Amino acid sequence: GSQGDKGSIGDKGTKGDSGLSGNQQNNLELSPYFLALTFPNGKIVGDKIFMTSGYEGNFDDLKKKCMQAGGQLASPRNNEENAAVQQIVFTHDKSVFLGINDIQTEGKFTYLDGKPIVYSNWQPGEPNNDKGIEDCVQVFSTGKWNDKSCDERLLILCEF
Ligand code: 291
Ligand code: CA
Repeated sequence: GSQGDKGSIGDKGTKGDSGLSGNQQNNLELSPYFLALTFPNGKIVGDKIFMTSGYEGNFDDLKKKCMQAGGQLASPRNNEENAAVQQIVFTHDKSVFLGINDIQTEGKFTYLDGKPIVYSNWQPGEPNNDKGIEDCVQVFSTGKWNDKSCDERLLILCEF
């Protein structure tokens, strides 16, 4: 998932990192191969793939498993990516941890590389650091975010 030109419906022109135009990429995503590989555990958004294996564990465990697989914990950076995460949560009826936390500095949520988040979708009233122990972020089936103890066991969701 590099962050180049992604191409979208109606994008007639520029070529992204893949060398494919927007329309070519759309055609690829609609191909039966992509549909098969993303059923029912994955979603493609632009050049990012979100995928769960069905495994459940705590934040450290899930973070490690995504990295060992060559990806990282899901880190939606806009509404379209968050909607893809939401759909997987909804399909599996299990919430997931994002690759976002405020472990380093309470109240400052960052990605796994330590950079401050550029997008959020908090449930009203969140993040509340309930009981002073909530440094990780779960996504509900509504797509809304809640800060949650990193020791909870949730569904894995990686991005590639
Ligand atoms: C409350 C709110 C949330 C908080 C949550 C957890 C529940 O929501 O205060 O902000 O994150 O409690 O403390 O944790 C466990 N283990 O149940 C409750 C319902 C969503
Ligand atoms: Ca909370």
